[in-house]
Amino acid sequence: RASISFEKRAELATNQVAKQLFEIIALKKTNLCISVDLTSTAKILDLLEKVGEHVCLVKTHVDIIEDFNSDFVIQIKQLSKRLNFLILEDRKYADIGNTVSLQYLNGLYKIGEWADCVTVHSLPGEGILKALNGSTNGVSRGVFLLAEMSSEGNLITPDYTKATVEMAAKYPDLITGFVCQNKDTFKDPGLIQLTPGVQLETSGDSLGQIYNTPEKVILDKGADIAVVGRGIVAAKSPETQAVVYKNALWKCYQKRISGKM
Ligand code: UP6
Repeated sequence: RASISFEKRAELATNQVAKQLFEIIALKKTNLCISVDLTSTAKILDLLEKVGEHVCLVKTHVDIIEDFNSDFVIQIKQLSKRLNFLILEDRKYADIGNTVSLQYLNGLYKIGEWADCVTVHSLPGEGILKALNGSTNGVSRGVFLLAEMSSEGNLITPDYTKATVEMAAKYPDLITGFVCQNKDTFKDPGLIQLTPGVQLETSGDSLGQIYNTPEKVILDKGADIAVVGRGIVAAKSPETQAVVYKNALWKCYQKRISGKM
């Protein structure tokens, strides 16, 4: 998987969102995902206006936004079209299928209406994927399943990871890829490895987050897309920093597919 180009992998994807993402990555030459963990709609839109052209994917946590409203949804969708990125709502669903279906389609956020893809824990079992599969109303939607986490002391075991990858194989139309930390976690080149815990400056935070450099996540850990939050969002110039991460990540990807590692 790691040595195949993103163009080629777009052809191998069975989920439409994965296909689209591979195409955007290849076209824009960026495998950077920005995690916009900000609490106001104005700040999020302002940041995306600056960094949107440098990313393939924007990861949101809508439940941290103080002034979420339907106009924000319209505006972020317009930005995603204009600057050509997809939106991943990092909801990390983890309940029985029926509840997750209600959470996905209803409430204040109506995530299913606007998010191209969402993150989901495999913990509750397959019902969670059945629920989402049945809730997409024929629109192309995707799921990133959590197979591993970046945080210190997390309770995910190798058996859990393996079972997660096996579960995903039953839903080729729905699964975009995995949130994971290792290149051996899965093999299918049509799926995307999304890896958070990436920063150039520090090795962690005070609450258990563990960071690796772009080189380490792309070349050693097998990430296809790297998720950067505070490394960009908290920088003096997020725009400049987004370009720094974009270039560093892309250089590593090129090295990886050239086979000269
Ligand atoms: N995230 C992780 N680790 C995981 C899964 N998800 O950090 O295993 C998410 C966090 C946060 C982002 O919820 O939104 O990725 C990382 O942000 P940071 O770069 O500011 O640490």
